[in-house]
Amino acid sequence: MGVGVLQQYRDLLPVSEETPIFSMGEGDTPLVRSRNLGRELGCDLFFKLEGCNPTGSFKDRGMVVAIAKAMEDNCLGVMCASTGNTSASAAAYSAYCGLTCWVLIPKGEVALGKLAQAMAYGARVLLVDGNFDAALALVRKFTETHPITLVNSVNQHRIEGQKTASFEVSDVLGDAPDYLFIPVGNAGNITAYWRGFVEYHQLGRNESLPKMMGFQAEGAAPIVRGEPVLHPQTIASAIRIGNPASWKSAERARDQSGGVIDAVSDDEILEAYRLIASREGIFGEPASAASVAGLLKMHRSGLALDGKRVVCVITGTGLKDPDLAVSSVQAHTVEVQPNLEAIESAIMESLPSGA
Ligand code: AN7
Repeated sequence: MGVGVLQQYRDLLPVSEETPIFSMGEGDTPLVRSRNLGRELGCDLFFKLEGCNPTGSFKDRGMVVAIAKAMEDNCLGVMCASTGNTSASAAAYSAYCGLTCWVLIPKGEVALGKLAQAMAYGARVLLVDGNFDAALALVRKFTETHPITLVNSVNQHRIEGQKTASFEVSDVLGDAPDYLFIPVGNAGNITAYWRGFVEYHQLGRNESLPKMMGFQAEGAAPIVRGEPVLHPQTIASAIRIGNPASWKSAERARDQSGGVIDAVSDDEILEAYRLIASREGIFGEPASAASVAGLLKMHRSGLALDGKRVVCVITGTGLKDPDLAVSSVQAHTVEVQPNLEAIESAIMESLPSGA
């Protein structure tokens, strides 16, 4: 482990003799057992920490494969539309490989940390006066007629790379979990996880298959509504997507696994966002918290979780969007004078009761 996705899973990826094998340290992310929430829900709960990838999201798993294949094909450069994380990842791997990277980003709709990454890694950033769906449509059209590789998840190499996360989950647990909760935006990741679990099952490396539990944000829930959403709205900007590219394959993952794709409100997302940080020590971004919000919603609506093994995918780190954290959590902050008395009285006031 720790050798990167291409090397670790080369037999299960579209890797040929000509494919360059490299790694920026993606994959092999922690699967952390819950200490608090799982006990309350009566299940054996784990968090898959995809924010531990090199650019802070799961996108790196698929990007390393997409970029390696682009290198193999001697491409001129790569291009993507993004709500932020794909662009950060594409920009980083392009920098590593010496490729030019163009990213189309919906203006004013991307968390600052992600934009900062794209800029720092040297991507050419086009701020589109439109939403993600418009930007993706443009990138698809443009790359059809120009020798530039599209690295959105419509590029199947992305999905191939991302499926390695379910290999890791199965390897650590010794089998697939009973339920996999995952946020859904462009729907590439739920597609990839399902593909990974099914492939491992066919290889006899996991006995069972999980139920795939996908969650969209209520204001950006085209799959739940059964029609595209023209003006998707949610605080979780990463999944502010109204017409997902992998719509059909996400539905297949849901139906073949006997799972659900449902919606959670922004309030439910924020509740879960605060909860996993303050009660589990896991700071995911709001879109990531949709998986946990979905678990809480299912529990409230009576899903029997007793003794079940449940994995929530935490797709990206909360550090991507520090402004939101500062403005949306109830911080335990006091201003103090720089002397010992002031410190002592502040500490006395904030001691846990019973101490
Ligand atoms: C943290 O970066 O679509 O359903 O352009 O950044 O596979 O799209 C990001 C999506 C979940 C949804 N969590 O995954 C992009 C982009 C985080 C994300 C999703 C995204 P998909």
